[in-house]
Amino acid sequence: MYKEEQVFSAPEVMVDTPMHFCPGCHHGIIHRLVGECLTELGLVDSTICVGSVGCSVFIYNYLRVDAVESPHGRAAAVATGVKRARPDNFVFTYQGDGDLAAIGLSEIVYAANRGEKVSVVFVNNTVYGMTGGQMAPTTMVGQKTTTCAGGRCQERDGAPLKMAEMLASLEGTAFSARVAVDSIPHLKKAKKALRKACEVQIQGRGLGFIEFLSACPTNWHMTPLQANARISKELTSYFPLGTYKEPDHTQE
Ligand SMILES: Cc1ncc(C[n+]2csc(CCOP(=O)(O)OP(=O)(O)O)c2C)c(N)n1
Ligand code: SF4
Repeated sequence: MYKEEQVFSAPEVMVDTPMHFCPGCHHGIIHRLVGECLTELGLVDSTICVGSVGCSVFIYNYLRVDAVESPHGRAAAVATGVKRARPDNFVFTYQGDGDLAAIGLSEIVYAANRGEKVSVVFVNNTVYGMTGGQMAPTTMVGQKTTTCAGGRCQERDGAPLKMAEMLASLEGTAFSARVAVDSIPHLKKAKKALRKACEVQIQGRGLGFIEFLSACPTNWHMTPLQANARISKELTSYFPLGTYKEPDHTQE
């Protein structure tokens, strides 16, 4: 007889409700990793999440933590204010590439440069997801979007921005890494890196930044499996996974 055995459960901080994300979207997996890290680090009761715009806008519906909603691109600035007013709270932002790397570029660069003690979860799916797939600062050269129907042209539009590398070069950034969740080994590495991006805030070292290469099957016009394959074959060659900045423990 078939016996049902539970082999997998969600951390309690996650609300048990259907998510609004499309099938195969990585936002849901990344939400879960955030929930696991907050639980494991004992941060659930002291966390303030700063939401942004885009498909992740309802993150506060899925995590049982206090949250503030910020306008387009302003999450790093809002998080700065929240953390300075409430230094004992753990503060993180959750932002897409349209939000963080377009209108919010200046906010994240200056927050990192100032060494604000916040953690930034950056979801790079190479398009504006929610608004119908317009070109983002991270859209790949040649990638077709609704605002570059012939494909992104480097001469006309510039090269896709590499945020993890760019922010690693700033003095106030304590940790910067790029990860993916397209396979189990990548998921495990992503979790470790996310923990580090949280820990540098707890240790008061500065800003922790983590970039997730993320699938948007809907706007890529792909199946979930094709979207995963695009990440491992195409995206990681231009956006290499890895750690770009870590605290220097010899200087403690
Ligand atoms: C102040 C403000 N300006 C513009 C918008 C419109 N808007 C909503 S989502 C979005 C794009 C979000 O794209 P991205 O950050 O890449 O997130 P994704 O949907 O891909 O997760 C824009 C421009 C808005 N909601 N608020
Ligand atoms: S449009 Fe893209 S980013 Fe938004 S929920 Fe769907 S798959 Fe995810």
